[in-house]
Amino acid sequence: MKPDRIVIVGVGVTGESCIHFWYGRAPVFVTDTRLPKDASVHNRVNELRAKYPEVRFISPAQVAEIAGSDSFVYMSPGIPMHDEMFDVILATGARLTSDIELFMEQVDGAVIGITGTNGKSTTTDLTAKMLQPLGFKAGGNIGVPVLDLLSEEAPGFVLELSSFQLERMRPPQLTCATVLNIAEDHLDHHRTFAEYAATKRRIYERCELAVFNNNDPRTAPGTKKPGIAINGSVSWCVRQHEIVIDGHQIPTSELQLLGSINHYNIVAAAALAHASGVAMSHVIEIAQNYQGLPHRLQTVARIDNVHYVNDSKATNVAATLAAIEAFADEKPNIVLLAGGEGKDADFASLNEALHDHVKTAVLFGKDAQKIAVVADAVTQVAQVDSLEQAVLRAREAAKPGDVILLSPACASFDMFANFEHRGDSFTSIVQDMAA
Ligand code: UMA
Repeated sequence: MKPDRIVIVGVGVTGESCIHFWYGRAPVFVTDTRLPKDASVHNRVNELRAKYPEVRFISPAQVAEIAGSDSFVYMSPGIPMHDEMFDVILATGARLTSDIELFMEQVDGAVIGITGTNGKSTTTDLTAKMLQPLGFKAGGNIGVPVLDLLSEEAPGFVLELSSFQLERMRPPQLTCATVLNIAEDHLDHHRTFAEYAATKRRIYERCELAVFNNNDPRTAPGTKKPGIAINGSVSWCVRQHEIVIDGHQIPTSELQLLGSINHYNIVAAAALAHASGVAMSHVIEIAQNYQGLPHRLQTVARIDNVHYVNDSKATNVAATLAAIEAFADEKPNIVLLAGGEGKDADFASLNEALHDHVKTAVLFGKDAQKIAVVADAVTQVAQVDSLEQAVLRAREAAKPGDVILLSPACASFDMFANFEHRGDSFTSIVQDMAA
């Protein structure tokens, strides 16, 4: 069906990619639920107005009059499904759809989908690198809106899909799909953990081949599917000191990525690449040499034999636990920098790791006190007002051989524009200190 009007809600990168696609094909109307109050949204609207002069920018209240039964409406992934705008749109009879759904309708070729609570971007980037000889491109939640990939003319795509994206689309018809892991996150957005987990597993519903962790039933497709069950056979597994990729054993000491979560991500990426038909010799070479993405267990400096690590992407408790596990020694050797916007998480599950491996927890940001309640009972705690103070305090607490680990277990939005801004701030504070 050809829509009579396109309504786009949200002027972030997803909204712009939808404008770009529909511009000149149908009348385009754009709004943003933060428009009445947020000055930065006004600036963004002005930028888009200059770029796309034919687009009509409307107020959120006008959506009810503009959208009708022959219209398509695109809601950006960051707008929670409980936002009243969804009810307004459903009442108009319009088709509520998404950029990913449109991409899946338009695309020709293989599409691999990757989701999970942690490690999605790393696995997406790594899978795309493994599939580079075949010309695959990566996009989605990793930062490149999927509609921008349509101009690439690639034979296949590797998409990182978030729960926000999966919840607002028909299950995608993917060539291969994986749920890497499921842990508590985004409970301010999804109503319950069960709902969040079920949303992630929608990725399997119409996929041809599933890759999942045989040791974690939450990552498995509900119904029987052809696939690769990692840790379900001797050919694909993650062991304490080695990984096995299609029967090839690689000692973990030969891998650049640290931590068992990353070792699992490497095997999952290799399974997806293998299923897509690339030479295994190339997959193994990439697996061994891949250095990872910035802000994920990234070494920033070694000063006075203290290792400074930027893991700003750890925006939930499970990611911080994985980071602590990656550096854990027999005695507590980690000075942990944590805090920020806690997204209603339960920090109690940090308890054991803090006790066993963290010598001091330096806490900052909006929900520092919520973490302090847990940490106080099991380790030294310092609460500070800024990241700069946190680094200074951590330096006092660390001894040669220790690790100063920024792995906040929280989102960054209370103090920073995003996790990249937080990680970059940490890096420059550390580098200034070293100079
Ligand atoms: N907006 C509203 N009402 C709201 C919330 C937001 O109108 O209630 C508006 C904002 O004012 C802004 C726009 O929506 O103008 C922003 O849209 P968005 O938040 O959906 O973000 P985009 O810029 O479109 O980026 C999105 C993803 N963002 C989110 O899901 C929050 C990006 O993932 C993704 O890279 C991009 O699409 C391309 O696919 C970021 C992310 O934080 C990295 N993802 C979450 C995560 O990884 O944990 C899921």
